[in-house]
Amino acid sequence: MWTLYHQWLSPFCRKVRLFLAEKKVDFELRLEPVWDRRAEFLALNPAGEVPVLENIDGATLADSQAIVEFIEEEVPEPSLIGRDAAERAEVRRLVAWFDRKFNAEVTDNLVGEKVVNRLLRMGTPDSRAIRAGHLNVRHHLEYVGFLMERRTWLAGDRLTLADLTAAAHFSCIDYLGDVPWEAHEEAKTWYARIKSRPSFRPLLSDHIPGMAPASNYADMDF
Ligand SMILES: N[C@@H](CCC(=O)N[C@@H](CS)C(=O)NCC(=O)O)C(=O)O
Repeated sequence: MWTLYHQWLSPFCRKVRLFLAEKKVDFELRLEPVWDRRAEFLALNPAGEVPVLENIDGATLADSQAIVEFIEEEVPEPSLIGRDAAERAEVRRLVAWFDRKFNAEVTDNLVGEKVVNRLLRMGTPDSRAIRAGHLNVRHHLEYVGFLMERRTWLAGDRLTLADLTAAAHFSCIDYLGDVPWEAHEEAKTWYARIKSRPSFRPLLSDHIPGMAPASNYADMDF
């Protein structure tokens, strides 16, 4: 049995939650107050970041990409990181797109300002950052639409880690009600398909104390 140290609106934790669920690997969640810098947690991951995945036998894994690559090797089916070198390269390109580019252009600006700022009582959110996040998310929705006009799933003809990573990031922004789905039909159709998967259901029941999700967050018909 595995324990996943996480935070509710961390896209990196959500990526691992979706990946483990698709692989049918059992795990329990443990909320880690990363900002407390607990000594026991720093001993597990000196970077002080979630996600961390810990096994009952004491094995510890940190960093979302290191975790999913480890699980892919241990539990090869269903294959989620590509069956050959070319597929793997495309999956990893898109994972990097969302984990780096989307994270810097959208997640940091919206989750960072609206949620982390509030939890840590860091003062008034930066309205310029929030405006930039709202503007940038549209470009990413367009890119998802561009891919969906050419492919069945983001990286090709099968669901992969690219879809799970993208959905993990969009779901954090969707919790805040900040994804303009109605103006991006192709991206919306892709997200509806991911949203209806059993692996996604636990994310839709997430409810951060004191911060309710946007009204359509858990709706299949959004
Ligand atoms: N590259 C890491 C990034 C993880 C990360 O940035 N985690 C954030 C939450 S989204 C965190 O734990 N931040 C706490 C801190 O930096 O103090 C991964 O993929 O796991």
